[in-house]
Amino acid sequence: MNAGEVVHRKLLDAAQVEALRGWAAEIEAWPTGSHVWGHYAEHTTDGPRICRTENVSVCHSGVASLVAGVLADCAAGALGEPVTAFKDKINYKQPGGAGFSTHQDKLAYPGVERVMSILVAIDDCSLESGCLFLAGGVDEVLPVDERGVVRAEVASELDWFAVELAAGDAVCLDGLAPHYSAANRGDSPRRVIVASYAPTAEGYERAHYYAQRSERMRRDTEQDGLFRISTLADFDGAEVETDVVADHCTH
Ligand SMILES: O=C(O)CCC(=O)C(=O)O
Repeated sequence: MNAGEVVHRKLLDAAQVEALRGWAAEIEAWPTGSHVWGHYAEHTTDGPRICRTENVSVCHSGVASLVAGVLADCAAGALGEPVTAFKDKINYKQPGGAGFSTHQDKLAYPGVERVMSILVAIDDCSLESGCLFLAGGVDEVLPVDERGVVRAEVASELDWFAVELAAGDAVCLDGLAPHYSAANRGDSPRRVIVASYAPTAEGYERAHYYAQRSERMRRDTEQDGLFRISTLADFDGAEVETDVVADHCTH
């Protein structure tokens, strides 16, 4: 596998990128604790900054139209069958924002069989701003450590390539494709939207995934006392603990 096989250049045109940038700014400004699915911040040298918003499409019609439209078409093309969108998120990776340790998405989504995630660059993703690195040739679940990330000695043997993207480009991430990204060393945000799809025939639905996600995160936090922004502890940043007081979104 190489970048040419998994990257779709200009999946979004300039007008779509412009609209998505506006939506991402709008969503980032949602008040802390106002989004029940998770609107998370991390500590950076500039203070706490939003690092991820989870399940965005449920509350934003513009993002929902992308997730159900061009991104779904891309996932269906990659999987070769009709797909169901069960998850989406925006990762903001602000200047100084942290990256993600090596993981495989299949392990992060409880009970899913096959999964294809489409990551679309909202801003340019360069080596400096913390683009994704992908390893090809993996068709099995790899051994993980206690964080759920691929064991360092296994990851270091994989065949890695960088996936630099211009805004509007997309990368198709198979659930078994190991990937990681580094911190943003640049001076502007490196935002991406990531939507995840299962073959429709699997019957893996959004409500099921988000219920499993909350249950797993609640259980793990009860056991280790750590606040987390995902089922795997793959985020390398220092998370800011937030409480959602309501059982419905208030933004
Ligand atoms: O945004 C990134 O750099 C990593 C995306 C990813 O792998 C994730 O959110 O799990």
